[in-house]
Amino acid sequence: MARRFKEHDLRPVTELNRVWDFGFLGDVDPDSVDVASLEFTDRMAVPGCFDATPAYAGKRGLAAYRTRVVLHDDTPHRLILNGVHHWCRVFVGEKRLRDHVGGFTRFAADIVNHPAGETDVVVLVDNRFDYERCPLHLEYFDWYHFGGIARSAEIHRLGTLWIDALKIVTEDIATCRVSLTIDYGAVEAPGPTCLAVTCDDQVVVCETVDLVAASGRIQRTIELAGAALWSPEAPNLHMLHVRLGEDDMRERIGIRQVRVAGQQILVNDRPVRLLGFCRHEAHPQFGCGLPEALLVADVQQLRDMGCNFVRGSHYPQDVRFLDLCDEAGICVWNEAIGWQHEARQLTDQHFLEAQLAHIDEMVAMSFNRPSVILWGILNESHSHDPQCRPAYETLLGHLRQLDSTRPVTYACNHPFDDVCMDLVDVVSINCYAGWYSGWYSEDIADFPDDLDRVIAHLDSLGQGDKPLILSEIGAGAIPGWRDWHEARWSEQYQAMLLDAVIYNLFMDRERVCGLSIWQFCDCRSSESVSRILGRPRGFNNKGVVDEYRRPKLAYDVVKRLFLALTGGW
Ligand code: ADA
Repeated sequence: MARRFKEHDLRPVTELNRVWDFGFLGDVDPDSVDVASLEFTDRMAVPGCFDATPAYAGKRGLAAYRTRVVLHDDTPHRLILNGVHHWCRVFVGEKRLRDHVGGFTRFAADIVNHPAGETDVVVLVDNRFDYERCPLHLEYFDWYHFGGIARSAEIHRLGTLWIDALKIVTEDIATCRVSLTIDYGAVEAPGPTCLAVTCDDQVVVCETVDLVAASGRIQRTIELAGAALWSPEAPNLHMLHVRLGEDDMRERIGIRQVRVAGQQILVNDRPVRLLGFCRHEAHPQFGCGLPEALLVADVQQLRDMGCNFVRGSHYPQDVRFLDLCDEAGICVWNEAIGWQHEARQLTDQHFLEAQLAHIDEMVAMSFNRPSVILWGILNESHSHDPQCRPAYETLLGHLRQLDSTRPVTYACNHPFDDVCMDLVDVVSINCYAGWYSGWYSEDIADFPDDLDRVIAHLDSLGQGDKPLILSEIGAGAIPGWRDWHEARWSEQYQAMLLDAVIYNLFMDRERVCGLSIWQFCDCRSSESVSRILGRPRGFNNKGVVDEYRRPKLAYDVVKRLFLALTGGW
């Protein structure tokens, strides 16, 4: 994967980010496909979204990707795909390896007992909506579900002993003590094996470990005395390199702890005020398969506006983007996929099992990223319906089990009848005062009263001692639309609304510890008729930059106010 650092020195890794053979099969049942008789009549870039290219724009169906790989020998190899949308089936040669459900997360397909030499990797990719096969992507969501091998791909030669994962936790910031968990696999029990760990090229572990099983876990605690901590203001990073036998893995870490204390979120025991945006991974020419150049540009604009916070809405963020946030000191709310789910999904075991597997992958792929300070689930789902509470208990409980080091939350748009708020560490409210009608006022002038009502209600529930994030608020603005009336859909109206929101939210109150404006950039919405009729151009136009990242009037308003609040970087 195109990371900001080389993940392996010893392990042979071949990136598969190139143009693959491609064929669009259309409305075909994947179970009816004979891989040997597939015709690849076209070509497609990986990473990328086939339906973000002119020839396949708007098309939904089964597609086939193929590329040639070399298997070094007959030891295990691992194909790693960092995001395929939004269902796929992976083959090596004609051998089916696995299916995968849902985009936005990294997964592996292991190749074992396969003869050395050249062979084909074939991936059947489906961007159709099919609840039985893939309950995570649903047509009514307010974003376009692009299809393809949207994030990077690579193949690893694992050899006879390999590191499966590294997990690093900051245990104590005063002594810079971190715990290191190494999960390994092997063809057979390796026996006595060299374990060497360096941090910033300084040896911190060097020993022989007796690995008596073909898979297992090694745990060590190391003190990195004097190492600089990670914080939004000073995002210091350190390079950890682990060698186990003839394999190795590198991970870049930030020594930091995040916790909630009363109404504040603390990073290294210091309150942090989160100012930023909800951000979709979307672009007209790349779909949700964004090139690094765009990721860099997005971080530049976020920093330019004085942001120290991004809510990855509404799915796990690309690890390449998280790498850049690690370096820029941008805190991230990383969120499992979800959008206004009701009881029919939240009481369906099929849906919940897909969510749990998706959450496993989200945590595994981003656990070591210091920029991720908060996990989220189930955006604007029915947390006000008692039938749905067990789903919140299951998913939030699973998140806490996977990661006890980060607070958890969900964005709620029914604060006055929510029945799950006791389950989260941080209360997050979506409020569209001044835009929609709902529990909030249609006139933005009444926004402060709306907020005070929510805060009073939280207090009455006994939830007033938790941090409160305004996780969505905003207004649509058609790019370039300047209107004498300054009415809704004009850039002037959006600028006025955000000015009022930011001023009333932060200038004279401490109660709200974070704001993620909806949204950073315009993005294509769902093609469903019920959705698109409320979305001029077929886009969600609430970005402060348009889909090509061209600033609207509101950009400078947010920049002026955020920089005034933070005193600049
Ligand atoms: C909701 C939802 C967002 C977006 C927004 C809007 O808050 O969470 O994804 O759809 O509304 O633009 O209406």
